[in-house]
This record gives sequence, structure tokens and C-alpha cells, in this order.
Amino acid sequence: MLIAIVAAVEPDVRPLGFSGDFRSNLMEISKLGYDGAELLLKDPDKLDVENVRRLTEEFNLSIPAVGTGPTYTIYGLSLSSQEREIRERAVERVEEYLKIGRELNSAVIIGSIKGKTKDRQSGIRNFKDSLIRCAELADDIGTRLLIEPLNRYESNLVNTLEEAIELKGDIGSDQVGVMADTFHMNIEERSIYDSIIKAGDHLEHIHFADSNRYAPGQGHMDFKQIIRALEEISYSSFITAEILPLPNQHTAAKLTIEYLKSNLFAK
Ligand code: LER
Ligand code: MN
Repeated sequence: MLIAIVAAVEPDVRPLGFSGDFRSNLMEISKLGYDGAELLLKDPDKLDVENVRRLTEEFNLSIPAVGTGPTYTIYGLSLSSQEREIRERAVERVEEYLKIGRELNSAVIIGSIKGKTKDRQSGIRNFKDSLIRCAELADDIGTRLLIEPLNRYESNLVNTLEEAIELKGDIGSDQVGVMADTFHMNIEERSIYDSIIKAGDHLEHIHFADSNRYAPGQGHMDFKQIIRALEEISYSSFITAEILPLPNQHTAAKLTIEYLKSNLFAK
């Protein structure tokens, strides 16, 4: 298992991770011993992707995934919107993220960009239609798309790992996969351990945060059990810390890597 942490590329994006100067953040992430950084950005069409690639090579970091959340949280564009034009624009943005994914060898996360809808039935229908379009683009571009279940307070579309796996089946594309986030699982899953075991090979990526969304080890989540579940399904992909930058991003990142290294590689 490899460890990453979320980092914003643009200085005005405030992620659950590192914000501010991208280069110095990557330097710090690398020095702390992380294997990768998961990028969060709001304007994929404006990204100097070559520069990002150069920096990740300089600091020997992988980019396991790229987050698309700001499309919804900043621009209000969602894949489930009642308005066709908004859905179109959201899909166009996903296409831009997919191109970045191709260049950086990263998956693209479908999390907050799902949106939330007043009417769940039409919302899920619209989301599925958009996701089918995104999957076709992902196929052409050659980048993976990962469906992330979110808790009910953030979205009413796809809250559990089981729902994400079912949706993946409905979409039926080789380029669509499933990921998890322990913060959301803590709210939605009956048992985090059982859900991971049941997901098995479907699980391709995971966000780690404690029950309060602080660094792992700072809340009451049973990470030893979560790590045991990941080991039992032979999970070999990335664990990305997606955490509140509290008391500050430096301390949160340091606490995370120390906690994970001592628990992941304890044997
Ligand atoms: C938001 O709560 C989250 O977990 C992100 O990964 C979704 O884009
Ligand atoms: Mn997440």
C-alpha cells in the first residue's frame, strides 16, 4: 500500500489537505515520506500539466488521482443537475480532467461533482446518463473514472460502496471503477470492515480521514480494523489522506504519515 495526501494545485483552492504554494507543498509532502499527492484543481483546462509532471518527477511523487469536486463546490456544475446545459458543462469539465489524468497517469474521481438533487429518482437518472457519457470519454482518452460514495449530507446519490458497485455494473464500462472514503463510510456503512471485504477487487482507491475528518489517529475510527480489511482483500493501491488541515496542514500531514507508517508496516 502506498500513501498520498491531497494537495491543491491552484493557490486559491482550499482542499482537505495542502493549499498554498504547490511546489513547496510537494517538496514537503515528499520530505515527509509520502509516495504521492492527489491533486485538487478547479480549472483543468488551464493547468500547465507539463509543469506538474516536472515537479512530481523532481520530488519523486506519483499522482494516483485527480479530484473534480471544485466543479460543483465552486462552479455549481453537477452531473445530476435538472438542467441539461449544466450537466453538459459538467461532462465537458470531466473530459478536461480525464486529459490531465492521461498525462499524469492518474484516475479521475467522481465525488462531489455528482451533485445533490431535490428529486432523487430523476437525479440518479441524470447522473447515470452523464456518467455513461463520461465513461465513453474515459474510454477514448484512456483514463480511469472512480465513483466515490459520499455521505447523505453531501449528496443523495450513491452513499454506500454497495451502491457504487451496483452503479459501476449498470454503466458497464471497463474504465469505471469504485473508491471509498472512510469519513463517509463512518456515516453510511453498517460495518466499514464488512463493506471493504465485500467490495474486494472492486475497491481501487481510498481516502482516509478519522471520524472527525482530522488526521487518522485523531478521532475514534478503528483504523487497525480498516487496514486489516484492506490487507485481507490484498489492496495494493493508494491510501490518500483527505483531511482537515488542522491544527495546520503541516502537523496534520506529519501526524497522518507517522500514524499510517506505524500501523501499516507494523509487522
Ligand atoms: C468530499 O467530501 C470528498 O470526500 C471528496 O473526495 C469528493 O470529491
Ligand atoms: Mn473523499
